[in-house]
Amino acid sequence: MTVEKKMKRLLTIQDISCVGQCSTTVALPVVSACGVECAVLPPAILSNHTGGFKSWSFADLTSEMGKVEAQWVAQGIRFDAFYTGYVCESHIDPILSIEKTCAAEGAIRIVDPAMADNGVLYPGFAQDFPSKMARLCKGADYVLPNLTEAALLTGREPMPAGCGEGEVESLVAGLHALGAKNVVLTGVSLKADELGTAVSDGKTVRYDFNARNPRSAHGTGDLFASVFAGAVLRGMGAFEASALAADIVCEAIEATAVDHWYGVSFERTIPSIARAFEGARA
Ligand code: PXL
Repeated sequence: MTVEKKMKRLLTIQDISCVGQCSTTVALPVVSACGVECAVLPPAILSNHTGGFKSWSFADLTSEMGKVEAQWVAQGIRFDAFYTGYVCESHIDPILSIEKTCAAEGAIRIVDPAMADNGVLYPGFAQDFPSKMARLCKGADYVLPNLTEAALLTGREPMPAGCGEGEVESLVAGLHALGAKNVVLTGVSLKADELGTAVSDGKTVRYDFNARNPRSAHGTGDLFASVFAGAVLRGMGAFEASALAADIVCEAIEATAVDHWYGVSFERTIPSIARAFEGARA
């Protein structure tokens, strides 16, 4: 009989968009498929995401966050990792508090600063929101911005896709200066037919590219971050985790029907995600 080791437990804090294949509805199945226990704290519930739907409802749950935290503290519930995604300004202080009071020894923080893409902030975010999101990046073990988010976090004008290695590495340096230990910059394209990531531990920047799929799809950042978080908790290094996450995103885009506009069919990649950890017992 094999004696199983205890699974790592991750808490993800990001909204529930009831329809839309993003944030918590992606993180929970994907992190679970990696073989990591996934707890959730949705700080807001939306009818659907804000990326292309005509309208949405938004129920803010900021006032619940402290009550949830108090319960966890009282019961000694602790997490090995915190993975934050799309959140609003009022959620930042409660998150920072939970990351202190509910951290297991050696707990890590993974921040996907989901707030912008293609040069613009998502609807509803004030122009100064990136400076609030930057507070989560301070001391984070891994930050996973796209190029637009990286520019806004570091106080730069968003730059056009396809910026060169010099600009990429200046963004990476800016993110480390915010206090991020490891940076995974997504949406990097040094050649027109390739899309990939720049992964930095503060000493070395390593690039990983896949063939560019001309179809752009909503929710790919959330899928990338969820696979990355699960993989890191299963013991992969940042570069390996990022490469796996990118491969899964490519597979998900290819597995999505062309007339499905609001997300990617990540569900079809769950077997591949699970296979990547087959036999591993970290
Ligand atoms: O996929 C990021 C995301 C998450 N949550 C909500 C969003 C978006 C992007 O538009 O609107 C509510």
